[in-house]
Amino acid sequence: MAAQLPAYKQSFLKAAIDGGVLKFGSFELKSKRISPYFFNAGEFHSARLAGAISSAFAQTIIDAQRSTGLDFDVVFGPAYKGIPLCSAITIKLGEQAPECLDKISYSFDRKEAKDHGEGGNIVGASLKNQKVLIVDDVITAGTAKREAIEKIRKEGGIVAGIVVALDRMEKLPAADGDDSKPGPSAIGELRKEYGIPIFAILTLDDIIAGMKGFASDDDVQRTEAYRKMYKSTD
Ligand code: OMP
Repeated sequence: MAAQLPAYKQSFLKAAIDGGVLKFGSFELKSKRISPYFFNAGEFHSARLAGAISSAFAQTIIDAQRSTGLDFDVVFGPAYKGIPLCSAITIKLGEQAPECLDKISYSFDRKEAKDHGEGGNIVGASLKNQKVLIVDDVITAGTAKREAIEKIRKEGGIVAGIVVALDRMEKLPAADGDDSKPGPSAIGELRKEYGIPIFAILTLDDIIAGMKGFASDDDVQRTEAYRKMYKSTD
C-alpha cells in the first residue's frame, strides 16, 4: 500500500479493495467510457465497510473544516446511494467532533415526490436557508451532482460544498464525441460554475499509487493507460 497516502486514506483504499467495492476488469460507465476499474459504493453494506466509509468521509470533512473553514448545517445524500451515506456520516461526525452533535442534521431526497402524509421531496432536516453539504459516491462527469445542487436550491438551501468517496479525475466527455482531445474536469467546471469547494477521500492518482505492489501488472498498466487517455487538464 502506498506510503505517501495519509493513514485513513490507506485504510479506506484497503477496505474498498478487500470488500470488493473497488474492482479491476472492464466496466462500462454512465458516460459509455470503458474503464479498467469501477468503484461500487453499493457494496459498502457490511457493518465493517459502512463503518470504514463513514469514518473516512467524516475525517475528510473534519480536515476540510479545519483547513478551509468549510461550514454547513445539513449533510445531504442524493437518492439512492447518498441516502445511507448521509445518515452514517452524520452519526460519525457527532462521534468524532462532539461540537457537531446539536449543530448538524442530515436529509435526503425522494426520487418521486410523495403526495400524501407529510408530502414533499425531502426526508429529514429542512433545507430552507440552511448551508448544505452534499455527500455522494463517485464523481465522473458531475451530472448527478448538478441535479442535487439544483434540487437543494429549489428547496431554499445554500450549497456549501460537495464531498465524494472517489474523484475519477476525468475530463468531461467532448461535445463532438472526440475523447482524444484534452479537456477540463467535472470537478473544475462545477467549482467554477457554482463557486463551491469539492473534496474527495480518494482520487484516481491515489488509487494508482495505492494499487502498485498488490494488483497485477496488467491491471496497473491498464489503469495508467486509462488515466493517460481520460485525465483532465486541470
Ligand atoms: P456522474 O454523475 O457523471 O459524475 O457519474 C457518477 C455516477 O457514475 C455515480 O453516482 C455512479 O452511479 C456511477 N459510477 C460509479 O458508481 N462508479 C464508478 O467507478 C464510475 C461510475 C460512472 O458510471 O462513471
